[in-house]
Amino acid sequence: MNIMIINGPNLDMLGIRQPEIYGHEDYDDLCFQIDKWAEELEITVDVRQSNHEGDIVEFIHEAYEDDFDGVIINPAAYTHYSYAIRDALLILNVPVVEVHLTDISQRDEFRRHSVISDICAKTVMGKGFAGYKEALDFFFDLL
Ligand code: CA2
Repeated sequence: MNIMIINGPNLDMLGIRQPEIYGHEDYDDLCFQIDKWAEELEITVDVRQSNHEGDIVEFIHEAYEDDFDGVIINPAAYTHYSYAIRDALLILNVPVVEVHLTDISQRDEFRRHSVISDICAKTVMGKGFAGYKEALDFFFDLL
């Protein structure tokens, strides 16, 4: 099973600022954890990050063209307003799991709405890095 994991803008800056919100671990720590969990579950992951909306759209196109079995996405701030990412996700005919490190329903007003939740098979929020494990478990359970 091949899963693409897509992380959006500023997630590459984890651990550098706002540790009270996002924790002290950095993006490399997140990638290391994801690789470890994926290996345990015997899932192949392709983990990507971009600060650019168009790159994320193209990652999703690649997931479609290369027949990935699913997508895990944390679109970061694009979650709240990117119809381009929403439209790209609608091209897929495999499950998409939305992950947020924080509980966006309890944060600033502008973060409370996700423009992709209604088209995702599952949304995990507020569980920190472990949210990605829960998303991988979702795909494992499909096997
Ligand atoms: O909770 C999440 O995972 C978010 O997707 C994270 C985004 C935020 O815009 C979303 O509303 C919720 C932010 C990603 C990382 O932002 C940083 C900001 C400062 C320092 C380090 C990371």
